[in-house]
Amino acid sequence: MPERTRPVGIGGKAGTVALVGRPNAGKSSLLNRLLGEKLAIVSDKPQTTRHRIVGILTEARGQIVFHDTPGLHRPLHKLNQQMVQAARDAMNDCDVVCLLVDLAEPFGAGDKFVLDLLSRVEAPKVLALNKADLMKKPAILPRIANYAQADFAEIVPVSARDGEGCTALLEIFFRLLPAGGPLYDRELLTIHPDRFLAAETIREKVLGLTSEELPFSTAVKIDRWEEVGDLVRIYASILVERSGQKKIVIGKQGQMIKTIGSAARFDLEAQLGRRVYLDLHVREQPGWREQPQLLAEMARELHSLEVRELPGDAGDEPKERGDD
Ligand SMILES: Nc1nc2c(ncn2[C@@H]2O[C@H](COP(=O)(O)OP(=O)(O)OP(=O)(O)O)[C@@H](O)[C@H]2O)c(=O)[nH]1
Ligand SMILES: [Mg+2]
Repeated sequence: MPERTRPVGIGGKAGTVALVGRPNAGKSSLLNRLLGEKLAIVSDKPQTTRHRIVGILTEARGQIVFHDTPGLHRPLHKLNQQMVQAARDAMNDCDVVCLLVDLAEPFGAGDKFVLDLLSRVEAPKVLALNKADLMKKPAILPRIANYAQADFAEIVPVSARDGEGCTALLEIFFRLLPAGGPLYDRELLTIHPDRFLAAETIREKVLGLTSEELPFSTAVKIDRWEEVGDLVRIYASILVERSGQKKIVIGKQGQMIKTIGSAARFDLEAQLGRRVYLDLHVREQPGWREQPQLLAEMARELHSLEVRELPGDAGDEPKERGDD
């Protein structure tokens, strides 16, 4: 689909970069900025990202496979344990690890915990000091002192919001990545299926339009997906834990669910490049954050069977390169 494709590039470097950090640091915003596309959902509430989100950047210098991760926090539910595990796995299996910190937040025990985790990571590490747009330049320097003991290959102030420092950050990633051919098809922006991305888009609207405990206790499940000509019919459930939360999501005379629905439909039509009929249903599912079966079902939505990694040396084939 045109919205998900990238210009074809000839690779020199290729590998994976994990974007890790505390909740709300701006990891997903940075992913979108570096890709130049809105792939991951973003909100001002912590714990927005719940899975490892893969975004692929292919250009003349090579291919970077970014792994956006859930924020590292103290997990109180099974869902949160899985989120933190996903971030820790990415830290340990990517070629480069980029720690994002929010310059607007004071250094605290959570940051210390993340640094301890990182100290056991062997891959080259980069520190990205995000939200530099909110700080005056002289205020940034003292913040670096907190990280002096850690072995970062590079430290860069960036702003995922206005793009500051992002060109430098990309240069650093390409320099640190191993030489090699692309890991994935060069035209791919992500490996996640439309169904998963659509559920995320709906969840983003719920997060953006509701407050307090709701964002944490909400999930979105696609129940049915039908494609008829250029129309996609999407039937989705918004799961909540309690009847009070259901009332909030539905709103007075259904106003809230209507607003969520039209905001989501607007984005989905752009995302899918097709007309969308969206049917939203709010469902009470007490304790869903502790239910292994439901969590496993949601995790399965993350991957499509059709996308496969290229064999190790595929990018080195002269035929592949000659295609460009
Ligand atoms: N001013 C400013 N705000 C930013 C910047 N980057 C992200 N934000 C805001 O910070 C909030 C969190 O952004 P996300 O990208 O969702 O953060 P995250 O690290 O992915 O959060 P989790 O998925 O919850 O771990 C949002 O309100 C963003 O708009 C930035 O560079 N400057
Ligand atoms: Mg995120």
